Amino acid sequence: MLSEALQRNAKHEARLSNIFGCDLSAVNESQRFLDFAWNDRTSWPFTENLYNLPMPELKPLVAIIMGSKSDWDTMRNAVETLDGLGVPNEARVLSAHRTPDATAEFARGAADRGLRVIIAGAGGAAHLAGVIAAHTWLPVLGVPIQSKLQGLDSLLSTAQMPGGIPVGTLAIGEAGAKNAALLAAAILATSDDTLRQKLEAFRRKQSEAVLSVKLPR
Ligand code: RP5
Repeated sequence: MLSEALQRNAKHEARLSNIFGCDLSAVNESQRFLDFAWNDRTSWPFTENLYNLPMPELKPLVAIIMGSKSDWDTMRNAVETLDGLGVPNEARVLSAHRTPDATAEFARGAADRGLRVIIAGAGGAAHLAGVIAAHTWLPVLGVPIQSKLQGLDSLLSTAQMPGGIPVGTLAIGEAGAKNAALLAAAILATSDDTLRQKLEAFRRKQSEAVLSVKLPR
């Protein structure tokens, strides 16, 4: 099917080149690139292109919020996972306790800005995910940060929400941050086939890596 379409396109290109008396292959090449970029638009901000075309800035679909800069080493796992899947995202520090007004304002405006999932990581008395969830209908995924109490305080503060305001709580620490990103991507993939294929490919690659492990014996 594809090769037939390409052959048809080549004939069409040759006919137009004859009519206009010039080589249209560069124009068609650009068109092909634009078609490719459109089909692969979830990865636009990360697409290398030979043509040096300015790529449109995509609106973030996932926000990664953390209670303190000290949470970055954990939460960068969420950012890197989303970047790897080509999911447009934004990351910033907001605190339920230190910046309560800015946190509420962010959460109230999130859906209207086009965000579709919020990931919130906090440690200790970790109320960030719950407070954000209180101000938005968007799905909120909580990541308990490893703390002075091994993250158990963070886990319970994030997970033990009252009925009516859900927070999907992941594991403590880096695994939780990575899984929050994968879960956010899975939520988006229910209405995005390209992203679904990337997630399936990620799972396949992961399984292959596990099955090819050689033990040192
Ligand atoms: C929480 O308090 C943050 O999420 C962080 O995990 C913890 C400690 O914050 P810093 O004192 O390191 O800023 O709000």
